Amino acid sequence: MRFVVGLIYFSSFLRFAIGISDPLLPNLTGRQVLSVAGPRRITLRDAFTETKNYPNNEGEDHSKIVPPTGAIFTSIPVSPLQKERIPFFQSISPAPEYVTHAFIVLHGRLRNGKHYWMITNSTIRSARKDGYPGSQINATILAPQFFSAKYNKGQYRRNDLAWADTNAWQAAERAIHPRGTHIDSIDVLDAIVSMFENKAVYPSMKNITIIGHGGGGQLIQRYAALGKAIAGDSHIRYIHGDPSTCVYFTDDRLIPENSAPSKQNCHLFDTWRYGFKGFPAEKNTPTLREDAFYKYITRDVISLIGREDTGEEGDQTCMAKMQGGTKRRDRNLTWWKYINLLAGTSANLDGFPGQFALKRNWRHISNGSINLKLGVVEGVGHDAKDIFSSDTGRSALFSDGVIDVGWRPLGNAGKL
Ligand SMILES: *[C@@H]1O[C@H](CO)[C@@H](O)[C@H](O)[C@H]1NC(C)=O
Ligand SMILES: *[C@@H]1O[C@H](CO)[C@@H](O)[C@H](O)[C@H]1NC(C)=O
Ligand SMILES: *[C@@H]1O[C@H](CO)[C@@H](O)[C@H](O)[C@H]1NC(C)=O
Ligand SMILES: *[C@@H]1O[C@H](CO)[C@@H](O)[C@H](O)[C@H]1NC(C)=O
Ligand SMILES: *[C@@H]1O[C@H](CO)[C@@H](O)[C@H](O)[C@H]1NC(C)=O
Ligand SMILES: *[C@H]1O[C@H](CO)[C@@H](O)[C@H](O)[C@H]1NC(C)=O
Repeated sequence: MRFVVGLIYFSSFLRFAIGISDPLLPNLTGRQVLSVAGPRRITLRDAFTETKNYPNNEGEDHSKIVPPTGAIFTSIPVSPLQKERIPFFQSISPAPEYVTHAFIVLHGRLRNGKHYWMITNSTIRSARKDGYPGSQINATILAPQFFSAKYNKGQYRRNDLAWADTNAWQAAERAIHPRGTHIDSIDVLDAIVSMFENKAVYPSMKNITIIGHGGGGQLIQRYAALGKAIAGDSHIRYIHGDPSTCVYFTDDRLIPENSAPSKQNCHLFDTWRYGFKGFPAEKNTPTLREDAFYKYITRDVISLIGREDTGEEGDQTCMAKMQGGTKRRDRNLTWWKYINLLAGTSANLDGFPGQFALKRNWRHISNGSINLKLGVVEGVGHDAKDIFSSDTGRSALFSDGVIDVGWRPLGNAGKL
């Protein structure tokens, strides 16, 4: 195994050295890669990276990292016994002993943690200015930086974690730097949450909110289902905004319409990132899917969608299209329908897109109710700032009680 991985690194290095793009892994189809090294290889690559050339992620900032006004750029070890560190931006004030609410905000595809720290900072500031209920809190904002071993060389240090491309961190994969590390992005979030749960450092902490949009939303959707149940007494809320795809708990998918991809011609449709097949062996259990579903529907999870997020620049693999077509918005609405059908709730699903014929009903796990909430923001596309500063976004960030759910297709059927 080690030999095979070594070979892959060596060939990647060669490809890099002679200037072929896509330096990290060979350009194989999913089936080839899976059969090359067996299921454990999936810890380095998910189904998305199996089937596609990596999109060019250039456009991100490669210059020296300078924290924004009001923040520091620092890092913590992911576990006390390990050397690997996760770098992040964090608010300077208030001091830890006064912090009552931590916002952990994840960047998207461009790995611009600083930008996300700033969006969250101004979202809180403007909510305060408007006297939005619940915004008068002593908040700290922490924006992790998931570096790329391909694009961010020189920006991360010897023990800092860095991931393979493309966007392997979004699918909760293991980092590839420092060499030989076993840390994945779920471990990273667990470590940050544990830091905030440490009463010796954060004695006033009451709420921890983990927010992500786009690529960050993809990780949070998976983290809400797979993150460790933290033993502390803070309340954890998970907010996933506009993820391109979700991890489906069962192999049920929409009944394909016309020429849409189907299980017959999309063989990776249920493979990890999109489903649980090939999930990293060391974290797998016989009841993984059911346990993940239980966590996901019992935790405080909010799914936010921009009603106008109908561009088609998100993930366009057949696996993604099988989650509701080409538009991210429709995939989210479909996700809401799927979770409610699987849980056997009595939610009114009229007007939600797509048809399912579920093989399973997990009402025995949910008892017919879920905690998951769906907020649809009218007049907003794929834009984190607009989502978070909308009424629905603000209520997700600050409200203890009822969440503003925004738009619903009821009475609008056919006019999505
Ligand atoms: C790699 O994939 C691209 C796009 O799918 C294709 O055009 C190219 O020929 C492939 N290269 C190899 C070596 O298979
Ligand atoms: C963040 O907000 C604080 C006040 O809430 C402000 O002093 C600081 O300048 C803000 N930082 C940025 C980069 O906007
Ligand atoms: C918020 O922080 C200030 C100090 O910056 C402190 O005086 C105040 O008691 C804190 N509020 C809460 C609710 O902890
Ligand atoms: C549903 O009921 C069963 C049996 O009483 C229980 O084990 C399970 O935890 C319940 N599920 C939820 C989501 O409360
Ligand atoms: C804060 O935590 C309390 C439980 O202690 C919870 O009821 C409330 O909804 C949380 N508020 C937010 C904004 O997450
Ligand atoms: C949900 O919709 C949003 C925008 O409306 C989109 O960005 C996101 O990718 C969608 N998520 C899924 C799983 O389709």
